[in-house]
Amino acid sequence: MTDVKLVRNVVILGHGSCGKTTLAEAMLFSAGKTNRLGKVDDGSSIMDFEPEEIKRNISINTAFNHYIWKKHEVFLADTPGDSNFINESKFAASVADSALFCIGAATSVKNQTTKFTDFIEERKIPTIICITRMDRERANFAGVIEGIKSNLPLKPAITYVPIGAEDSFKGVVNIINQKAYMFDDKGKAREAEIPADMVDEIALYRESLMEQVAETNDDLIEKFLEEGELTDEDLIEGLKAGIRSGDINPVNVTAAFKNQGADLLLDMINDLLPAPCDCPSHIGTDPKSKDITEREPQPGAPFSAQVFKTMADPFAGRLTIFKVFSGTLSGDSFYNSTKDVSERFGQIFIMEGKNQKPVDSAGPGMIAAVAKLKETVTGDTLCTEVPPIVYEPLIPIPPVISYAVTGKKGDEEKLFASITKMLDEDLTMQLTRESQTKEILISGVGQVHLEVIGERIKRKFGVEMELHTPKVPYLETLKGKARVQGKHKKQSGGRGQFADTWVEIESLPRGGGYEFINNIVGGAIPKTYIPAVDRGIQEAMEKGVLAGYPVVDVQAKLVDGSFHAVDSSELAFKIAGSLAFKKAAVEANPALLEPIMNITIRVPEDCVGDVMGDLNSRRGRVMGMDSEAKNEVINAQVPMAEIQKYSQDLTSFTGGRGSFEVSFSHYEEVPAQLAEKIIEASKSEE
Ligand SMILES: Nc1nc2c(ncn2[C@@H]2O[C@H](COP(=O)(O)OP(=O)(O)OP(=O)(O)O)[C@@H](O)[C@H]2O)c(=O)[nH]1
Ligand SMILES: [Mg+2]
Repeated sequence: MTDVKLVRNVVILGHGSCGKTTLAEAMLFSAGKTNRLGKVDDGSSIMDFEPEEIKRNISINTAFNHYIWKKHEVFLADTPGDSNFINESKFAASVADSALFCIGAATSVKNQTTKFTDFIEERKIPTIICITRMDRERANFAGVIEGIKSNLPLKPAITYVPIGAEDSFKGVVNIINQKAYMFDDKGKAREAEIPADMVDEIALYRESLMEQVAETNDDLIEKFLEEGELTDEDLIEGLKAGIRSGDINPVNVTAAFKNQGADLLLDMINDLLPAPCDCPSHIGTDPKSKDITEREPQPGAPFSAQVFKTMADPFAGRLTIFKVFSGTLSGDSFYNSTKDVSERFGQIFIMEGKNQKPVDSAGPGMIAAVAKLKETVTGDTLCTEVPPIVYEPLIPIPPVISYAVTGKKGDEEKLFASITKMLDEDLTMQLTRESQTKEILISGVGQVHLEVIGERIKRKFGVEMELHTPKVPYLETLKGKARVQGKHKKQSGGRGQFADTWVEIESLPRGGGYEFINNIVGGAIPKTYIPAVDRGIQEAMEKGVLAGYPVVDVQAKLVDGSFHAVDSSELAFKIAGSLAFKKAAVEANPALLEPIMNITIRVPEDCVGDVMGDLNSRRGRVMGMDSEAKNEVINAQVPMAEIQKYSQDLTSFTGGRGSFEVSFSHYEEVPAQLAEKIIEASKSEE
């Protein structure tokens, strides 16, 4: 195992397609881990290896690898940037020691970009900014730095400046050691003279880097004011401390597609990012005493780790991936303190793209994996049984889009067993049964998320998942009153049937459900038949008279009736009760009810107007507004029927900067005009 001081644990974060995976490939290639530069576009990337990733040219999973560079061992996690899979990035960021925040040189700061800096800010993750794709058309180094300064909570400190841009990007100047590096045809950096026309500019960059570093540290500011400058060592020490405290984010610039700048980035990671043992202790609770307790990120401390990903690997079985926080794992078992169980495993692995490499032990900063655990799921803490610790569980991003899911005839059982297996892998996915429409709903973070789940299930388990827009679980009610007779009489030949009931139907307040009252006096209907009348009414209530939806919020009072000594039976009274209700339902002013959802929408201030206007057009009611650090929070109630596609719509009119959560609130009457349409639709369906 590598000395902990030489270990680095780095998560690569940034918006979709900004070049994270390409950068990871270039880093692995430059470090000699791979002998050919993998490409996302032709499917040769070792980090984007899933068929669903190759098909779309995007990352869907966080992928892992490690390399050794100048004696340092670096554990990399390459995360997806697409918002459908952002939970992967969130979980990987929540355990990482440090981050590379990537942003394309030709992009203005994109809206979704803030989601990734939120992860960084939340845990103050020590972060290097990588300006990627410097060789692209319209690459603009100064422009993107300006964009970061004015839009993101990062504090860029320029440590590398590009020489040339777009097609003519050919090297960089290191502002700390004031050396230029030109890229050879393999993208390797070769030391060179600073181009004459850049000398003055570089002096200015150095001046401002010194100022910026000095400002983060009292000793350095004093020295800078007295001596007018800082040494290279001062700068490096100042940067290291500033990165750790979150006060500074040094900037690197690459064109990883051509492997340019990757080797300099490897140096920068070794030199500036913290080793696990330089990171703060991990705080948790003692599951027995409930006291706050902590673990030092040292190899000699008691072992502790957190599971942040689970994979259903077709070969290795279920693979549990965890980050070691403290201590050293070896042997063949550990304690899952979240579940209070001991788990055994066969072998410890470290991940190399889709492959796993067996290792004897795993220490702080390492991302390791074991196969075939029984109880452990994503978010659980693994540790020594004595002393134990539990870390805060990881909270997945809530699903916001639901579809009804069905399988091909005969495949249903296999399909739902397969979906259930996928639930272990993906905590942003949910499977629920809508009791009223009897549909099984699959919920996820977005359209593409659910599509990918379907493709994976087909590839891994050989069954197809069919998605449909879910039915809205409408209900019906009766707003008025009615007194009706329900009479069932069939007395021609053989044993006859006779039951006669008088029932009063009345509405109950919303949410009142159903009430049956027996007001029979004097034995007009014998006691034994009365529950049958109740059952008959309830059966009839399962299908309302308007559009066939269940009827709720009514009271049925059995007030009178008659019977026949021979021909009456429970069945006859059940039929009579049912007939009574059907009659009453027509007379007692039936109405359609629809589910109303609570919705909480978070958007930047400039989107509030649009969101409000849109809510209005969806028959929404704004219940209140709140401000959070960055977003305005709008609480509203909207009919379910109006927000079945809200996820796509909100994304489109906020440019991906909005998020929302929905939960059921209550039922309300559907406005008359709309009710007509729903009733018509249900009739034509029949
Ligand atoms: N010209 C040029 N293209 C690049 C560079 N880096 C990445 N690309 C291209 O940009 C596209 C996206 O690259 P990826 O590496 O998949 O980006 P990503 O950030 O991993 O994307 P997601 O994981 O899906 O968020 C691909 O077509 C790459 O070939 C670069 O340095 N120069
Ligand atoms: Mg990627």
